[in-house]
Amino acid sequence: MERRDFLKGAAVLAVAPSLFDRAQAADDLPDVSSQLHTFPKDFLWGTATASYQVEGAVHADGRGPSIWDTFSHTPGKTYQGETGDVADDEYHLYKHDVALMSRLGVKGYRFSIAWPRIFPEGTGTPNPKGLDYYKRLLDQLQEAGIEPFCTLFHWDLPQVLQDKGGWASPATGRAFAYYAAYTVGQLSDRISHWMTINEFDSFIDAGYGSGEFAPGLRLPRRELMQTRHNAVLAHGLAVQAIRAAAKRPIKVGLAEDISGTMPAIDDEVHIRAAQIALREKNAPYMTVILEGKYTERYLRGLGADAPRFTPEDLKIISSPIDFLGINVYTTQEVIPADSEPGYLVVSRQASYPHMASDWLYINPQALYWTPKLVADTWGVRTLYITENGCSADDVIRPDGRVLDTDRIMYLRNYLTQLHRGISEGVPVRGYFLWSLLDNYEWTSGYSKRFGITYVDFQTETRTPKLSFDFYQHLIRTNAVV
Ligand code: BGP
Repeated sequence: MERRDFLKGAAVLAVAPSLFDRAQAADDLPDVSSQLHTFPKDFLWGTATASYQVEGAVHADGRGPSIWDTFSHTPGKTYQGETGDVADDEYHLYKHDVALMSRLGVKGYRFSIAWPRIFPEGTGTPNPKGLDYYKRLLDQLQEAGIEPFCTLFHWDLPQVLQDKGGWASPATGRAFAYYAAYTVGQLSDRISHWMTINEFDSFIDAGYGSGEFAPGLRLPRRELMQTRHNAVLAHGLAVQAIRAAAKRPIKVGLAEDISGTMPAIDDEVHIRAAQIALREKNAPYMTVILEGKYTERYLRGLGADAPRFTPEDLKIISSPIDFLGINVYTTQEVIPADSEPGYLVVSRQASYPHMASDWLYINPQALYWTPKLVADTWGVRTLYITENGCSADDVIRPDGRVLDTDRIMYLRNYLTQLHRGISEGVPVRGYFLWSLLDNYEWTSGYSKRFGITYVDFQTETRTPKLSFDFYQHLIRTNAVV
């Protein structure tokens, strides 16, 4: 018996082509390997930043204070008390940064507008000087042939609105829609792609739940759940306000750090489990925005702490969007389970590798599975990767170079998986690398470097890293190998 099996194995081996045979046969074939890794012709390569993280100039031209100014100036809240007061000083160095983007060859720049530059008081009278800065930036981008993708809220809430309750108050959502309408009315002639809000759970759950981010509150669960609801409602109100205010056809979306899931094993039951987990893990934000309802399990789990809402709220929250932006850094493996809820999100073992930030677990398949599952689950037809990238322990060598091969390894592997998805028809239209520059990384201050350009924060000198050259080459060839 054993011997027969052995013979069977041997027979299979004998007919399988050897590596040598395959190499010979490949001579007669077109160069499939490079074709396999080429992106679509109109694929939009870009980079991303956010106002408080790069602009600095926090007192310039009438900008009002934001909750991040207050929070970062509160002792003990950020790494070594670091603040975004100066950051990359992009407010003054934007020409330089656009030139850097031109050199890189990107076709898109995702940036955010600081609400307190436009409305220092949160609402009411706009500040034309604040708006002028973005006009100057947009002129520069236009000259360079770089398409702007604009986020209206990347966490720098005007402090005056926080003083009245911030996102815990529904009035903030109304003020947000007002700010969105005004800004879009002023800039829709130059900007076609608008994102309402960046990463709900980062500024809501970390800002009003764990207190780790500005405004640093720890609300009771019931209030936190209502605050989550206020935020998605604010998104919906803004979508409607943007459409009404636009002076020409524009595209509206958002940028969400969707809680990614992937099957631990690529079979049907695991894929199904990953899909169910995706809906549940994103129930407070993405799921309700795309489905117009909270999942039963989410509401049941919250019991008396569930948010209160009306059917009209749900309609507003799920106002149709034109594209979905997802920020993808990592993901979590899922396996099926016999008992409720039918899946298990596997907690990572201590040996799971991560980049310089301890939360940034390396899982290149995130860029395959997250867009794929999102598209399959919700029928999304236009996706952008609005952030992907990593922190690394970059050092300037004596020769002045930064040879960040670990970041290149990360990007190469993630982008190979993105390519895999696109080649199977996953509708990802563009990719924005986080980030163009090392910048102010919130509570990590300047200690975590995510840029493909090294920034000396004493002198504001920019030094492109090796990963900059890698990305430049990738964009030029429109391929990853
Ligand atoms: C995303 C944010 C970015 C950026 C990035 C890096 O969550 O949208 O603004 O900061 O993550 O993460 P972090 O700075 O939290 O380490």
